[in-house]
Amino acid sequence: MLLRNRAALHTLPATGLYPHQWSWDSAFTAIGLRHVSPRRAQQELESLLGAQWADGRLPQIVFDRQRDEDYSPGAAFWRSEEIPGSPAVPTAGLVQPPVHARAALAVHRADEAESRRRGFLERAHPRLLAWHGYLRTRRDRGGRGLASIVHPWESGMDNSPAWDGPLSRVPDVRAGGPGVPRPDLRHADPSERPSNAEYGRYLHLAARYRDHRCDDADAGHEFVCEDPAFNALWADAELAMAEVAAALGGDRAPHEARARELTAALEPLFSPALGTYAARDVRTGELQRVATVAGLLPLLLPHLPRAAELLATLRGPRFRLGTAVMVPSHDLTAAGFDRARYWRGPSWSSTTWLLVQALRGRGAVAEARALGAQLRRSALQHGFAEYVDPIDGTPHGTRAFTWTAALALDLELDPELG
Ligand code: 9WN
Repeated sequence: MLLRNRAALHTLPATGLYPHQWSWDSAFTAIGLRHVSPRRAQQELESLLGAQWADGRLPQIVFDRQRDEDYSPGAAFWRSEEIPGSPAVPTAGLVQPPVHARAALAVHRADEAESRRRGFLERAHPRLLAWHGYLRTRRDRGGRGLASIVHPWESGMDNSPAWDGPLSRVPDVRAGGPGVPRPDLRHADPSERPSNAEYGRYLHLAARYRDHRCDDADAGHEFVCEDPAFNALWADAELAMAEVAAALGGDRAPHEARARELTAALEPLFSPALGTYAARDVRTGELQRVATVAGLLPLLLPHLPRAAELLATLRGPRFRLGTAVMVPSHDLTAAGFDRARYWRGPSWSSTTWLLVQALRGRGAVAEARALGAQLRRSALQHGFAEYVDPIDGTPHGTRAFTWTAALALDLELDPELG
């Protein structure tokens, strides 16, 4: 899969549905690719880092202009070349979760001699610093030390029920206008993808952000949310940056301090009623009352005060660790739980792989191993499906999905879990 889905220096998430380079996909892909070719894994990350904006942001998507008809919204929608500070290649203006430092560290460690020879870490380091600096200086919209996302796509969990409340206040671009282009539906079943009503709002938000030159200081954002997964992954990335700094002879302390600050800043997002962290709508101050896999990802953080509660929720009826197929994206007991539709219930390899790492980190190695084995089995059985039904394992979305293959391979070759 990793060889087949390759394009230039990066790998497509899937050749039909996702014909460009995606930000957090490239990080997960590099984590798998490092086992096949450390150099290619380096190039996967370097090609994304090469599309960094002057303000430090790493874009959600780097577009291939030849494929602009095959995905919406594409390069012609974003017109990034007209926005000051954009890179030489066409990109989206939005971002995705900051998992890149964790991936860069793993890629470096896969072959330290090759990494040193190519100066991989030295070159990646300032770019990763700038990326985290962007989150710190431009995205703390709530003023509480957490990064805010300004579009559901930035969470990587696009139609999560966590966004239903905040999105309900966003105008639908379809009102009085043309329908929304859906080239994605040529490759996936409409009942499995986000709805047209969601797309109408996604496009409104993206167009508004573009029309304001992707300016994060703009006071008029119509969607501003603090996502527990995005911020937990950032804190984890700071811990990875501590290792990167140490490998380069630098100081790990500022990154470790930052990770602790982020862990503490997450605390107000904890919902005792749900037993998970929850997203906060910065515009209203409200915590969203839905338990999603995003609210479990702070389990990655070593100094988390709520680890016992999160483990209980992961093992309990909402997520049924051990009996569900991988980890559902949404609470199995919720009225809105949907077995097949995108991020509203199905299990994904990325979030499951992250929870495998979190379980291992907390000493629950047997559970980590069993969950990893489920991921590998499901990936092989269903041709590397994009996501699966958490109850009976039925595959959904596209097949030959790159991060499913990359993360299954990584678990297969993990000395402790494989
Ligand atoms: C929008 C590429 C991406 C993933 C996201 C996943 C999906 C895109 C889409 O595919 O999002 O970014 O068109 O639905 O939700 O996590 O990065 O695989």
